[in-house]
Amino acid sequence: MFKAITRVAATAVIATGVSMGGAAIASAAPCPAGYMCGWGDRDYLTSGSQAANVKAYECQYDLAFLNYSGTTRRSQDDITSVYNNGNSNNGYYYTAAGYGGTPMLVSRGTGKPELNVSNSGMNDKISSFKFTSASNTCH
Ligand SMILES: [Ca+2]
Repeated sequence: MFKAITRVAATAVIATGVSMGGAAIASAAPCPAGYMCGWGDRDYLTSGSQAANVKAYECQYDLAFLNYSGTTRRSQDDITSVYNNGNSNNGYYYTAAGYGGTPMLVSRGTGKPELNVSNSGMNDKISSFKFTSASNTCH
């Protein structure tokens, strides 16, 4: 006697959990990862360009001779928006070179898109900036 046994192998399809969606879940930070940035105009732009910024991986001791990237526009006493996209530290922007004058805290992962509105005493006054992890003599 032949007994046919039909075995149905249920294939377990295991979802990997890898999601390809959500590419634009959060808007990208305007400043490269690990950097503090500054722009001459509001909304993280300099003359209409987000790439035209001044940035520091550790510090910028004196903006006196530093132009926004790719431009001939001087950054000293001109910055109107700032962003701290640092990896782990808060940062400060200062009204004088060498981290002097009035300090302004910008917490990691945050920015100030309109200093003329939020911190009018800092607008067009910034001359240096650095992360809290950098020394007071960082160049
Ligand atoms: Ca400005």
